[in-house]
Amino acid sequence: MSQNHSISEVQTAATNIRKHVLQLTLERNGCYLSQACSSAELLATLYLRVLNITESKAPKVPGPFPGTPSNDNMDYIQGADYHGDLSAPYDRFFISPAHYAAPVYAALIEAGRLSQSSLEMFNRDGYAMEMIGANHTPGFENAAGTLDQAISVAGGTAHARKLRGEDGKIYVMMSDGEMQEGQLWEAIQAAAFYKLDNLVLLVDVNGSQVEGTTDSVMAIEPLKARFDAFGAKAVEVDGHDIEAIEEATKQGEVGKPLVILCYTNPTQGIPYLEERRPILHFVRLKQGEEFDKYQKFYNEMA
Ligand SMILES: Cc1ncc(C[n+]2csc(CCOP(=O)(O)OP(=O)(O)O)c2C)c(N)n1
Ligand SMILES: [Mg+2]
Repeated sequence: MSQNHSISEVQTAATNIRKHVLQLTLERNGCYLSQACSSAELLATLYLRVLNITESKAPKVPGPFPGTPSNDNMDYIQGADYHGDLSAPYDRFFISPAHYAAPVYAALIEAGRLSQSSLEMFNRDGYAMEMIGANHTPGFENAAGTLDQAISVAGGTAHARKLRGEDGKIYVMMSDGEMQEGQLWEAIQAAAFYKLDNLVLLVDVNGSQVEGTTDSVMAIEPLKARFDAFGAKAVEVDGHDIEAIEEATKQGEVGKPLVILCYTNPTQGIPYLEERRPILHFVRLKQGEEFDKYQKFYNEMA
């Protein structure tokens, strides 16, 4: 099933993704809001225009934590079930940074795979919809709290499909803080070696990480030159330009993994966040004037 929504529908979905996560930020004494600001178009474009995935059969309001999978727990619902049929020729989509869970749930709502009322279950004790994504949370293929691991699992999945002669792409979304870890570069080295041109990595280069700006903590540029040198095909796009993101997904080269560097703004769509720079990683609003300002902004969002 190709998800053919119009560009303006994707733009509306991106605005709604920011709105859903702002709602959580207001209701739950803080959330990963800047990640929604930076990745909203990336996630909306993938879910609504790019990914070739089937309908989800998973519940639109996730229930309690389903326990770990075992012979006694065969009805286990895994996060990837929200992407439908995981077999070829359909695409797979791995989310690597687990703290992007709220934007991912918001995107799943916009894609009709979760209901809006599911946000009620977000981060409730004993329930599956965790604040930090894991393999039992909607949209997540693997436990991702330890950053940088999804790219290796996704690379293995892409390699397996190649060995079997199967179609369908393996998409991975990563954050720019993850570019600082060695596991990524080993995985890209292997993906280039095995000529995994069915692997597509999209990076939310929002210039931000826990302690402040990425370039003040551990510089990661020049990313395009680094990925190209590792044997990938890297392209740079404005990560808020829906058409540019979609176009970039078609830029793959035979025999090379494709890396789409989405340069984004971690305050996009919620300009009050500018006042909090450079610390944007987790947004907890001060009760009183600041909270009221954001509440008013939320009420007035399209
Ligand atoms: C292997 C590993 N190292 C460190 C962490 C702690 N950690 C959690 S989020 C994060 C920031 C990563 O940067 P990024 O995702 O770009 O931050 P953001 O843009 O979301 O602020 C870090 C270091 C972790 N989860 N796993
Ligand atoms: Mg970042």
